Amino acid sequence: MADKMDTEWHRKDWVKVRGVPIVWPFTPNWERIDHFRAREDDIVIATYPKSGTTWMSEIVDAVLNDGDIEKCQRDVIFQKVPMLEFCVPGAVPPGSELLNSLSSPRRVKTHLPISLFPKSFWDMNCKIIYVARNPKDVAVSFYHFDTMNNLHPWPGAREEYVEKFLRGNVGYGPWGTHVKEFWALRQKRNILYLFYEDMLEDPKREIRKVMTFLGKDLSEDVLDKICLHTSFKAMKENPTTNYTPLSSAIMDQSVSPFMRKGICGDWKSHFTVSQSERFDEYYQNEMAGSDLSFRFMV
Ligand code: PPS
Repeated sequence: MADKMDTEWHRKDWVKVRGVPIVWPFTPNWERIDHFRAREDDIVIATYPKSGTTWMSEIVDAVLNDGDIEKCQRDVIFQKVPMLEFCVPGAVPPGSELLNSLSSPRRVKTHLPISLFPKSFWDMNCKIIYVARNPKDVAVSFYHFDTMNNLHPWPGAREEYVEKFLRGNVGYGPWGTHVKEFWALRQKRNILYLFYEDMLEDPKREIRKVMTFLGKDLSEDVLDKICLHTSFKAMKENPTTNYTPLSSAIMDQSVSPFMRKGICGDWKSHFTVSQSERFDEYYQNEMAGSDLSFRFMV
């Protein structure tokens, strides 16, 4: 797909959009995001990066298709659940354009924080499924993703990366702001707020919450089928969900696979004691006075 494109976007630094660091090639013509026209039956999967977006996207699609796996495999995940802000000029059409061509109900993926969220989603009262993950595992996953994703700046050494992450100097800005702002809005808006760690602990329970939120009623057998189809192993082996059809000019999976480990607590194998303590301190400050909390081991 992207083999013929020029690579002027290769490893460019983030560009700030109203203060939020965004992937460089996504930023031209930002009006397409601000003026994006939602439809009232759009289902938005909103996350901070590396928090379980792809997993939730496949779950939503499977629930909407009543667990029909053939239907789920009609297209690759990045085309059937387009990422709203995605764009590689001259190579991959903007996610917003792709979305305009899809029939309803559209499944929309985005990492945009509240400050950049298109107003139309609120005006249309769209259903939003937010997935949050603990910041230590997010940072480890994001670091590996930055090493293989040529649209992102090179992450640098691990020690340096920890500080960048804690300062919010990574794609989509600070983790704490992202998870807290959606949490604060969840009761006022049409938001189902879920946690990656809960999905790992009991996928069927969490899929059932998605089913109810989407107004579906599926049998236990269908739910079991969806659990199996969206397990890490199945999604890693499935070319429609593992991103292998995306050009290696964009994501080089020989550096690090998109479906990397899919566990909770991988940070233990990556952080030094002092890095882990830096995160603990950051986490305490971010969550002070909030009733939002995360699990770092399941
Ligand atoms: S992205 O690029 O921001 O959209 O990435 P995202 O999909 O949010 O997160 C990728 C991480 O989710 C893991 N993953 C899964 N874990 C468990 N089960 C399933 N089915 C699953 N699918 C994806 C993926 O492996 C990334 O986490 P890490 O820790 O890097 O393995």
